[in-house]
Amino acid sequence: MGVPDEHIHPVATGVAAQTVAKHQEPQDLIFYAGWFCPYVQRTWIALEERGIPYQYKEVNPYKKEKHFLEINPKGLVPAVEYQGKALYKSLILTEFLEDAYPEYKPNILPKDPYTRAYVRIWVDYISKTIVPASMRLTQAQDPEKRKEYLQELLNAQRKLGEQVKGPYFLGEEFSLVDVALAPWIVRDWISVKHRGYRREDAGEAFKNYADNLAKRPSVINTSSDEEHYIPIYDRYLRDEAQSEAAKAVRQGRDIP
Ligand SMILES: N[C@@H](CCC(=O)N[C@@H](CS)C(=O)NCC(=O)O)C(=O)O
Repeated sequence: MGVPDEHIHPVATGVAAQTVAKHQEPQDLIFYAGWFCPYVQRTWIALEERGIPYQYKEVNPYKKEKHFLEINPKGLVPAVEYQGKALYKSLILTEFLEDAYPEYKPNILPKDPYTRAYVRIWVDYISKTIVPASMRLTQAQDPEKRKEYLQELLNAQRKLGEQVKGPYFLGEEFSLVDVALAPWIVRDWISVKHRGYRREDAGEAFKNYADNLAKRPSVINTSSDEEHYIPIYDRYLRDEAQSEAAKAVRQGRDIP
């Protein structure tokens, strides 16, 4: 997120710090994470949901350190090293974990082929519609643009809400759709505070769904104290963030 290093809290805090402390022992799977990153949180939620053994390593992806660039050439978190081999990209990692650790339950991709594909359609929707709309809203400086992007986000969330069976997207089963969205729900208080956003304006179904995601233990256990997110998001709110994602949004490109 392109914040000068001295303003980024170096490690996870609050409940997430306790989760980090439980995952320091060497394992087949090394999880390279930045505590503040919503993409990291996706993979982290999947690891926690399924009880997969992993070793947590904190990385500041803005430093682009040589060792980390050998793991992910773009220098983005999350990334993993599995039995000495590197992989990255949050959703690809969560799918990889399904394949590499099938015995760890519950799976977050349904077995039934139709439902599996249906889940992927809505995960794609979250990545291509909800996440960019949320970033545009956060970064927008012009009041008219803010109104437009707020409406865009609410419409996108309402449409997702219409598909939700409750309490989670597929019903009782917690799936990749929930994993893909939850980190942006955890952070929506920023838009509530600064952009006039309210969950209920995206409809009752979406609000109930978002409230349920926020209460899920794996989501809580991978979230740091709110105060430490503030310096990071302040840069986004002023549209000064220099992360690859922030630059892409500013230039109207797809988010990497
Ligand atoms: N599409 C990637 C995005 C990962 C990403 O953008 N991570 C951010 C932190 S939230 C990062 O490492 N940024 C460093 C940079 O932009 O230089 C994923 O799903 O993993």
